[in-house]
Amino acid sequence: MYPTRLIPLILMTLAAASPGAAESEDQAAICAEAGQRYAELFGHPPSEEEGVTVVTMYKYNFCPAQITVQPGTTVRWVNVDKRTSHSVKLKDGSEPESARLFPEETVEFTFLEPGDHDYLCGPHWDTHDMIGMVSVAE
Ligand SMILES: [Cu+2]
Repeated sequence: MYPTRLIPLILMTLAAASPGAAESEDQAAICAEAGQRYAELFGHPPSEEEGVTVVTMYKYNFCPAQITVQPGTTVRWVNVDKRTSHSVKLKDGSEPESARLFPEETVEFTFLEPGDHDYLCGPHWDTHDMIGMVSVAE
């Protein structure tokens, strides 16, 4: 039996949570899991990878979905899913879409041009909103 005092509190919390907030909480949980998967596979967290900035691909999300880097930074996308394959495609079309990346496969791209670079996963951008952005600082 729950203490009755808790119930109004829970209802208030539900009312306050917008769909957007729920979505970002889901994404945060998925990305935390992706970080754990990465550490299991590669022996250290993605943030400790040297010389590159890692974005994981996991459960139809890019983690983190938005990053800000200095010009000349190499971003390495790493599929840490167990079965699903993903790709990386820059929205401006300046590069061909990557090959399908199967679990534990990676692709890298070095960003030179300042500005916001939108990208997407070819197979999942429209069905799962699997999109991301690399912001390159001036
Ligand atoms: Cu995908």
